[in-house]
Amino acid sequence: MTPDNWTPPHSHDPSPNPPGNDSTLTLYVGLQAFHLTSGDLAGFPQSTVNNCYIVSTGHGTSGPFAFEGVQILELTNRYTNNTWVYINIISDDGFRTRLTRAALATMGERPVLLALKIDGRPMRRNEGLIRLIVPNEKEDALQQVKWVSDIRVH
Ligand SMILES: Nc1nc2c(c(=O)[nH]1)N[C@H]1C(S)=C(S)[C@@H](COP(=O)(O)O)O[C@H]1N2
Ligand SMILES: [Mo]
Repeated sequence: MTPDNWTPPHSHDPSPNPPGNDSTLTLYVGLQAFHLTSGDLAGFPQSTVNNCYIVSTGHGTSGPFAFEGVQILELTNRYTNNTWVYINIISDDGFRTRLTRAALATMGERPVLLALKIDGRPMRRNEGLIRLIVPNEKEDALQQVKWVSDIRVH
């Protein structure tokens, strides 16, 4: 599959319920696995992106929200040698998306985040903690992955 067609189509209602209570995510880089809690992620430099919307095609738009968390590129700068081409971001409920390093480099002032806070307060588990936020996604919410459990670097 190419990096572009790996996100599942919008063929289901969004899951309202977390797949479990543990928000720890695992970053896989080659043969290594790094387990990161929201507390670990809070130790990285934090970024805020204002005026984010969750555009649920067919069932309403919510927002604007201010999301705060760690830039994906902060994480990959720490744990990889930056020669990867794409990352897969996967939730325990089976939802997933793929982002290329080239696309991430074009986001400018609206970077892709692993969000820990919403509107200045800690995000609740049922709101998606730890949630991928792709601020420039405008048509639907297929990249706004809730309950990120695995990030695989390829
Ligand atoms: N893990 C996970 N993330 C997901 C989904 C899902 O089913 N599981 N649904 C997506 C879709 S289709 C939508 S519309 C939004 C819904 O986000 P909300 O629950 O915050 O409104 O989450 C996106 N992220
Ligand atoms: Mo959706």
